[in-house]
Amino acid sequence: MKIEKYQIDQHNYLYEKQHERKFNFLAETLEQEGINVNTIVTKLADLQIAIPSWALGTGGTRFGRFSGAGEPRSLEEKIEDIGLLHALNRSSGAISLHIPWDIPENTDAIKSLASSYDIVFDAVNSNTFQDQKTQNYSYKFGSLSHSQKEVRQQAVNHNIEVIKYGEMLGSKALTVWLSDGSCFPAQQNFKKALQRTLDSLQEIYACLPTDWQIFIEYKPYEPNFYSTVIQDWGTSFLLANKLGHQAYTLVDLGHHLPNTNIEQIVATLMMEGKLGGFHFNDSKYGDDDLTVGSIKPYQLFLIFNELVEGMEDKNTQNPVPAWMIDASHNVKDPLEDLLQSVEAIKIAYAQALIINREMLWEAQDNNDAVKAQEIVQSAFRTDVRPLLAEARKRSSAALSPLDLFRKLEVRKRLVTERGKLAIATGL
Ligand SMILES: [Mn+2]
Repeated sequence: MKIEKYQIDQHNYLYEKQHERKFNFLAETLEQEGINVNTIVTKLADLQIAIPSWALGTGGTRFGRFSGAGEPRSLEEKIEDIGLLHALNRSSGAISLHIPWDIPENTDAIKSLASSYDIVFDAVNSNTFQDQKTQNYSYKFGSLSHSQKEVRQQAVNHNIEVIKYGEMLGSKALTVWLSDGSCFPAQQNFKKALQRTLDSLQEIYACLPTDWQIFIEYKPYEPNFYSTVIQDWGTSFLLANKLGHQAYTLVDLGHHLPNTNIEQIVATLMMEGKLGGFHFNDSKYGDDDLTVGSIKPYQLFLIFNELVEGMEDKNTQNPVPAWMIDASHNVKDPLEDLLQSVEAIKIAYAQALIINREMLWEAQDNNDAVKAQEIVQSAFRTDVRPLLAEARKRSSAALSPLDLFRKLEVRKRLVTERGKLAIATGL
């Protein structure tokens, strides 16, 4: 299924007057406050969020999985699904592949299919947290940190293979997330495990093309419940520093203990030019992988406040981070969930962009806590959705993507095409 331009145009025609009224009112208000609305709308239109290939099907928990219908059965159909999202919001122009869940059989054909939807290949992800039928050694007790040399070598080789697939597709980054760790005290020697992880990462780093980046993701617990080798941003940062200038830390919102001040982590990493990747989701208790902005939208906004501050700071060398949604859809239609997630990310971004930064710095320098709070909360409490709609309008996307998704009965049509029992490959 493909969404045609005339369908977007018809939909936008219906909403145009209503949109103009809301946008003009907001634009005028913001301009009076000295904010350049055009610049903000352009920044919003430019922000592209990668969709991971594993997020297009229904996820599950260790207790069960309730599959949806009409899920993509192949990498081709996953790209087609992202094409639908991108046609609706023009903000999902990248796919992040998980190897070996989505090994492209014919890279040229996959590349040209993706480009027919205006989709590029974002970071590629290795997987050494599961055993595959074809592998010789098990990752039950770790991969890059494993006590046995053969297991570590197998995991290193897998990562190098993932880089090769990425190169064929035009990716420029490798994301490494390790589940390595231990479930019981004294099960693992912390120091040796971390040293072995560094040694293995150095072998992978040596094979990284010169124009590539490697992102090191961290997570405090799960699936190991006592210790994780790369448990926090400090450990990731340490490894990235030891590896070199092509290595960066990746922040996944769900990979923090409750109440962690993630915005402060973001600020520190950007000060050091080491924030390379960002995975969006939301959570209440742990790594819940819920829709972005569904639980803690204020925290998301405060994180974007730091991201904007970091991106606009000309004194730091931080590259523009690779943005990706990393969520699991157990209850909602995955495509609707992804549309909501992209919207939530852009709302937080827009709110951060309308903060009067000069005034905020002044309040901070004067230790005026009241004024500083007023400035950020006034931005947070502004309904910026007309700015997002305007950015979509200028990009020939739908004024209201979710509404059009439902009106076009996209899922129903996908079920007709793919069948009720079509289940996504991968997770
Ligand atoms: Mn992640």
